[in-house]
Amino acid sequence: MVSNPSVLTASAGATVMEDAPSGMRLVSLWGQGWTCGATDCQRTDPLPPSASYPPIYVMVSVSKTATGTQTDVALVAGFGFQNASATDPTPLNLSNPCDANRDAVVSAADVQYMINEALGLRTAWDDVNGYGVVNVADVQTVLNGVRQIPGACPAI
Ligand SMILES: [Ca+2]
Repeated sequence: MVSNPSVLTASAGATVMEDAPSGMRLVSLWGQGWTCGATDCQRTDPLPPSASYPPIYVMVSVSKTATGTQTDVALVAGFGFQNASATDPTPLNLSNPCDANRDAVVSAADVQYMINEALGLRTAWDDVNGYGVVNVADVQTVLNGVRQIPGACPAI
């Protein structure tokens, strides 16, 4: 959120530039009164002393190979906002991609879960192998995970 801690009105609006970390891909930005493009948001209305603009919401997709803590950075530009920035560290706690039903174990139940996704009986969230579709190949990957075939379900 962009705030104005000074006693003067920031009269020229502001631009916020979003810099997603390597393990995240920026999907969208939005905020009340902000005009947002692919990687930044702008507004031109003045900001009185001690006031704040409405927050900007950032949606990202997280890479399956991302690890550790991913830190998102927002830079603010505009008259009176020199060198202003904010960071948002996000620790990742991603489960095994073969644990389709999210019960913390990879089992035959996950294979059934994936079959149901591939058949359209469940929402197809789990594109385990990253080919852009949930189909029998993902079911096979999860089955390989249940059989503990190395590399089937990389630990992330
Ligand atoms: Ca499971």
